Amino acid sequence: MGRLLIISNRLPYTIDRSGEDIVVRQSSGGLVSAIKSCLERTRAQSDHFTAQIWMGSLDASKEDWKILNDMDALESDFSIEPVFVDKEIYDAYYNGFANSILWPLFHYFPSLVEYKKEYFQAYKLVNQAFADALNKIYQPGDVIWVHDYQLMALPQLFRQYQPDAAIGFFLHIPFPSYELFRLLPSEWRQYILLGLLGADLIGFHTHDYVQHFIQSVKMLLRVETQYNSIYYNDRIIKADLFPIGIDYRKFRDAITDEAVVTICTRLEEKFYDKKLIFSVDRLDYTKGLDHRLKSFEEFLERYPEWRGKVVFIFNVVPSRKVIPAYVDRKRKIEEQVSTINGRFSSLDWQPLIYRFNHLSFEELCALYQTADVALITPLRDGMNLVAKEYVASCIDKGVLILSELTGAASELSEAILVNPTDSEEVATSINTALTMPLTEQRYRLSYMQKRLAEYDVKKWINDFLDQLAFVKGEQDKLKV
Ligand code: GDG
Repeated sequence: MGRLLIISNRLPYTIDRSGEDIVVRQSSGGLVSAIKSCLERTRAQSDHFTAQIWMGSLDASKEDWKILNDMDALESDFSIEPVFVDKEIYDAYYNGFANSILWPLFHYFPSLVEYKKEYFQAYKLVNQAFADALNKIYQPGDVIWVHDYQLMALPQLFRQYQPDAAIGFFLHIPFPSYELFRLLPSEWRQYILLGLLGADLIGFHTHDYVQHFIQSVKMLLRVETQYNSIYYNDRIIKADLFPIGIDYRKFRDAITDEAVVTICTRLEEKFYDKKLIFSVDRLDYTKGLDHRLKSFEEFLERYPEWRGKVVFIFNVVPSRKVIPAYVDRKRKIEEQVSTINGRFSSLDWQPLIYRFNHLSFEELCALYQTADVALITPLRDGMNLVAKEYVASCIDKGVLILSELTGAASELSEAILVNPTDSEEVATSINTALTMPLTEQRYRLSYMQKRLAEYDVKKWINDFLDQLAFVKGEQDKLKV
């Protein structure tokens, strides 16, 4: 029995220093809440692992880290291992290679990719820094689980230090088709694929992503593969499908939470005679915010009977403000919002309520519970947890309109699935959702809720870790 070591690019803390004061804030997001559930789950099953450690980079100096540690200001459920990286290198790795090369390419935005050699160098340096830091704390018997596209080289770099280590890797974003992946210069794409093949188990959200990965391995590395097994360097490596779930219970429990109920009551009183549409996303070109607004405008044009009777609460969360591809988006979105409001508002009604801010968990749950329709229309998304959280939160009504280009679409087939670029289809679907009989809404929700309750985030974690142990067992059998 060993320890569980979780590795992700960032630790879930933002540390702000003003003068002598240090303020620590916990960050949220899909990956963070999944890892937290993972650490809670392994703590609850203490017969599995002797300890849990979360390793990641921290945007703070070593001195600030030491002060915080002494103050006991951080999480106590698991140990934290910070990796410190020089700021300039970190920027070229994170804003550069990860978010200006891998992120746009893997989300099918090849025209936004900035092919800069210095970004690749920084990616290599930071992955190596993680491998070195991991090697310092590693003990035989430990299980390593690496997360996401920022650390795709880490499995192989670490295996060079510890050939027998149990290493799992999970990709939270799509793995693109071979035709997209091959756009990367050959040294880069080889480095990434070989990096991933250092893992024993490589997990993806959907069957398509698994197939895309295996095809790239076959075409670019010419290694032997059979179904989802890859034979490389005398090792069997498995690539498999693990669609991430949510903490279903947490969203169901929120239905009776006092703070959530208070916000729901306020919303219901304010919008008692209106239908509510809701969306929440980071300000990211992959989320299709401009297409969504265009579709909503078309809906108001085509179905004038809904004017005055529907309100769209459009919540956008700030993100990646320093990357050029993101800079102009806020202005464009805000122009679209004011055009629509200017065009359709009356003296006592405004179609769009736009917020550019983070919602508290209670506000988020209250909006999920109150919204008649969730309009989730990314142009590409690895999974999309917001869609699942909305379905989990609905009580006795609610319609999900979901882009067919998300990973979640393959599990949530009772949603109204749309192509986000087809504004006519989305506009028609909004009308269909708003006029859907309650019995049909409940019927669709019940199927999806049953599935989400069964395959929740804990099941996802168990499946991944069990499968990793199984692959290690298979490898051991081959050795004897
Ligand atoms: C990756 C992949 C994949 C969002 N706004 C607020 C808020 N959130 C929470 C949601 C949800 C999470 O953040 C966002 O979910 P995503 O699915 O978009 O996940 P990401 O972390 O962006 O990204 C994605 C995911 O990993 C998991 O594998 O699904 O495809 O890109 O949990 O609730 N939470 C609060 N206020 C907000 O304003 N409290």
